[in-house]
Amino acid sequence: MPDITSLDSETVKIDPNLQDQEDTPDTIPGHPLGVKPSGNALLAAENLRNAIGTFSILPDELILILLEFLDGPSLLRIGRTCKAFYAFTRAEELWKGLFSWSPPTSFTWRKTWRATYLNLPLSQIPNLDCSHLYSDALHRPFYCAHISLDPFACNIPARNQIARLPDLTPEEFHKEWTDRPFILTEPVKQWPAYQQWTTDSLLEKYGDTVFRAEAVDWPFKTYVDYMRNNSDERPLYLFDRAFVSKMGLKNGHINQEPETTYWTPPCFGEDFFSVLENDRPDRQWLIIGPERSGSSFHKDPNATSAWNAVVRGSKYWIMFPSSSKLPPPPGVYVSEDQSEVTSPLSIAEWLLTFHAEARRTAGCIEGICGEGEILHVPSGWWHLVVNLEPAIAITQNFIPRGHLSAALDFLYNKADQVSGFRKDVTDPYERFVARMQEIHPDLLEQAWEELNKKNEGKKRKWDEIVHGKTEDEGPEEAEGGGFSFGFGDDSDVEVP
Ligand SMILES: O=C(O)CCC(=O)C(=O)O
Ligand SMILES: [Fe+2]
Repeated sequence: MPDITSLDSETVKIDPNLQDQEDTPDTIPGHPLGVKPSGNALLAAENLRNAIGTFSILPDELILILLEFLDGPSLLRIGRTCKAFYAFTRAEELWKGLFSWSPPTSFTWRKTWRATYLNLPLSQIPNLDCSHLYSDALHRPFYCAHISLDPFACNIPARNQIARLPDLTPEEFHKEWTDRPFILTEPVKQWPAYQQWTTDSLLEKYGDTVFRAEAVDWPFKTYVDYMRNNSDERPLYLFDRAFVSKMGLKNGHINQEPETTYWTPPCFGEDFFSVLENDRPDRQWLIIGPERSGSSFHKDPNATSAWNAVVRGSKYWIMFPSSSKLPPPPGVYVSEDQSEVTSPLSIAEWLLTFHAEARRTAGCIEGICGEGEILHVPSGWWHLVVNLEPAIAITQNFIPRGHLSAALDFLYNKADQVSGFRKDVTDPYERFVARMQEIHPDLLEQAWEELNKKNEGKKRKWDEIVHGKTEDEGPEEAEGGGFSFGFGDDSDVEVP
């Protein structure tokens, strides 16, 4: 984060020499309380932080963590002790946390989490002048909430550009594209959802329908009010897996279902999780959010592939292939078994800090998926997505033929990370194999063979390293013959 050199003006200017090669925006409105980045303390004659007594030995980040333990009245009380604590207790994340912890049944969104929690009109909340407080921890979220996203989504190097095609046949997808991200520009334009859905048309029809947005369930009209009147660094994202039933939608190809709203483009038609019928894991989500909302780096669940169709708005995508040989994307930290992904920064802060490096990293793929377009996320690929404008999208996860072995491997070897199944489906792997054996025994056999080959290759390499064996000596046969899962390392078989 660049330090801000001009202290006094309403609009702070960024020293152009401190900017990365990417053009970060040159104007950001001043912090509402006048808080400035920490670097400014070096030359300051006065520092409000001196008033916090013993707490001043703690870094600002730790003070904010301690404040997370307080309830609303306690935050208000400590906020009255001095201007520095006043500014600390104005941090929006604290109030968002309190709100989400015990969401009120009825409330009015009042433009900030604090005003909403306290149920006070914003006009009644004074902004004390804290211009002699210097804190990155307080200034950064505000700064990140106001940066322009355009510089990150522009000037994509040709080598990184995601492929754009009108459409694909199922055969083309299967033969050449299951491992590659791409955008299709045509199929979604046929959807009634594309022709009819806008935030306002949905508001009219579903204003009282309750949708899930992260940890809260809100009527759509409340969410739209939030979406249009917030300046959060990490805007609350509507991500609802039950939207089809909540909205009473019909889906299926228009030739079969005249009242349909949307359908899976035929090229993505094959989905082996469908053998599980009602026992399949969650597979489709309605995604709605304001500019800057989005999804930080992750891989999709259960080694599935996905499509993501933009009905309104546009999304910037940055993606990386993954394997046990490749590090995760810059700024992303993964636990040894890959079960925990830590990307400690907000999307905006990641963009400011790591985007330039990510763009230079081998394997980086980027693109903008515009209105009426659909993007393919291959199994195992890392992706970060940010809405460049308010957006409505539908996403669906599936297992294509090319990644059947990856899904089997994941269900078996990463059973603790399997997600999205109903609680009573206690044995997803066994059920999936049993149904595949009934319906597609040949493909199941093929997938097992593929996995065995990959695992044997890895075991052979391991034996060479550890025991000095040559390839000709070969590995011991896998236990039980046929099929050996679990080489015991972080298998990369799900990886293209
Ligand atoms: O639209 C988004 O925020 C991205 C959602 C996502 O990660 C996906 O569709 O796989
Ligand atoms: Fe995803």
